[in-house]
Amino acid sequence: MILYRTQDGWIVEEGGRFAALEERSLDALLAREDLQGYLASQLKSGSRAGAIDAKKLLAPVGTQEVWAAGVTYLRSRAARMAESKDAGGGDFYDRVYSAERPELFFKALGQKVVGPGAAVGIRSDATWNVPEPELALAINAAGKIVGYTIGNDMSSRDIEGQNPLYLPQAKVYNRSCALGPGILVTGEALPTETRIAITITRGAETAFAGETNLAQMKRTEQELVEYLYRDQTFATGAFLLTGTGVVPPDSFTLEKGDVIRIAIDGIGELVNEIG
Ligand code: DO4
Ligand code: MG
Repeated sequence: MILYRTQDGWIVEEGGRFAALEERSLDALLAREDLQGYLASQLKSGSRAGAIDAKKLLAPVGTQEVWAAGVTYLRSRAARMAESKDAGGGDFYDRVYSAERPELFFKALGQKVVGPGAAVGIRSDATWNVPEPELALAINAAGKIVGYTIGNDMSSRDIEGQNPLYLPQAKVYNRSCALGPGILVTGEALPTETRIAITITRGAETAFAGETNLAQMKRTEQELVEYLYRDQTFATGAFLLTGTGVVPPDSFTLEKGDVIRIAIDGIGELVNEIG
């Protein structure tokens, strides 16, 4: 079942069947004890809806904060060590990859998240910018993973590489986080062979394409959630991006007009243009 937020409200879809929900917010949906059961009942006997107009899709988020994990894939560790070696930061990334405590950082307030089809941004003071295609966990207030969506953790590699203490500036700025197109609501963990693929097009050309799969992730979803919720309350739940395993070559930087497509098996495709 996939939960979509549209300009006309929340809609659940399964196997080509659509139902419009009475709930007006993700906060109310995540507060339900049995979200899956509720959505199944709406699909069976709720208010039928027509197919979704992709132009009406909004980021599937309410008041939740979005957090992110870092250096959870070998590819991210290698890229970070290389970009920060002149600043003496390489060692930090190496150590956090194998440390018990994961790297977790604040990424965005729900209200600042960009939705499908909307423009993501690059910083005016950055020269080396990349998207980060990531699996995002949708977590309820009790710390239970209730679903999955696609996240783009836009990053300024030159700023992050100058000094690890600049990480919040490299990661948090206007339109730096996109989520969507919908939330796959499931009680099952995603299969480890689940593919995360990204394509960046510039005009008619493919400027970069790459992919990874969940088997490459070093940490478990549960372990990341456990650290995020340790001594921190999320009254309406939270989203957690689980890190990138795909990094373009060092010669690549995003340009205005580039179109970023991130696809994750079972969830769909999140498309954003650099505005
Ligand atoms: O440590 C810097 C950020 C890492 C990150 O965002 C990632 O690995 O996805
Ligand atoms: Mg990231």
